[in-house]
Amino acid sequence: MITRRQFLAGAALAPLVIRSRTSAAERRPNFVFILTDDHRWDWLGCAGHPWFRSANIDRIAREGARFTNAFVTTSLCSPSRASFLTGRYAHSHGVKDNQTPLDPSIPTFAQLLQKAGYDTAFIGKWHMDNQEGVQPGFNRWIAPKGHGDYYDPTFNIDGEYVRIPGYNTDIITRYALEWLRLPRTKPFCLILAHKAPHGGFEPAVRHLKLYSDVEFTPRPNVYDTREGKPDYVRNAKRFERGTEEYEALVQRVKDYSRTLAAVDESTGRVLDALKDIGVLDDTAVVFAGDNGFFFGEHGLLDKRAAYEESIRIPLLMRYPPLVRPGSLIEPMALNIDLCPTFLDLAGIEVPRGVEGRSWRPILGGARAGGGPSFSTNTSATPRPRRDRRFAPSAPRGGNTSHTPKAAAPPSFMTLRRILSR
Ligand SMILES: [Ca+2]
Repeated sequence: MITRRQFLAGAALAPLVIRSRTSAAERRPNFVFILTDDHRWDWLGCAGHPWFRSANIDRIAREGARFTNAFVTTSLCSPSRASFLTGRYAHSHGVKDNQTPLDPSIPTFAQLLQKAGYDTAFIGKWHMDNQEGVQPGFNRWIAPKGHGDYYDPTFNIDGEYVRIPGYNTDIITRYALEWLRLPRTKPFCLILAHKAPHGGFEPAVRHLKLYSDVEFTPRPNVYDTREGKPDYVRNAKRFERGTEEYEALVQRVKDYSRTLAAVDESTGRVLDALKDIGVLDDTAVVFAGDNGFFFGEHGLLDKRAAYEESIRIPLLMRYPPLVRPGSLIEPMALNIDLCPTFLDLAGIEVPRGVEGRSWRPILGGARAGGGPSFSTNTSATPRPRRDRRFAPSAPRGGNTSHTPKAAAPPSFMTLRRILSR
């Protein structure tokens, strides 16, 4: 019987074996990383949502894989984004909140890909301490300062600020498509980082009436008892049907969904462009959210507490050389894994300090014995590590049809300190 240690040792060697035998994997893939903001794991058609439609995003899952146990190690915009980029926990990359810039001396996958000859672009929301201007690792840079605006946003375009009329999602998509279509001989890496569906939720005008007639059914834990919960949760506002607060919550849910409609259109256009220029199957396309969001669960809004709704994320990947269409990948995947995965697929050595692991073994169907665990953290928590404590458990309570099959056990869900904005 193979032990977990033996399995992981074998998995660590697997990339070398696959690369040496598989012609498709010998080619350096292009990368497109589409990142949404505060996008819940269950807010996708392919994840079983009862009324939210995401046909284009779902295409990535249908033609590739959906990770059913994907999490972020810190459920806040900037720390999570830095973790995706660097493969490190927040305590390691140092972006502990939204006011801390990413130290440019910590290598991102973009820096390493650029150094290895990739053409690289960052288009969208960077959002680390209002960090301005072109960041290391990108040949093309289009980003607002901080959050940016949904309408008529101002972007720093390769060093120059320009206010652009229109809707944020449409604008960054247009720039992304222009960049993708540039003639080039090098492989490329595009990060398309959406502001949507971050609050305040301002949908595109064409989507303002979308979902007007649907009924939002809260998860049962919106009405959980507070007994034994931390003060932070006990003191949170309850959402009772028929109240003004409840109606505001429903409006919030619908506007959130409407902002994502433009992201779905954008995703379809990106996939179509990749196909048009003949590189779709040579491109590893990853779609992820930077953290989840509370719609009243536990009495909470926002995402600054380590419950399932905030730390579980949507994660999809399309890359035919390694990912079978329609795959459901159950082993745990984390935001810190993206960086080593991209470097692995590009044949680039993963630098010291990276704490994530390449997804390559689990893309091919390997099961890591129930999956490793991880810790959510802030700068104040002890150094987290992955080990064997985690095992998927049954979902918490009955729920609507979009409850996932497996949820992290409550014992793992340590409520973390509220991060300041
Ligand atoms: Ca976020």
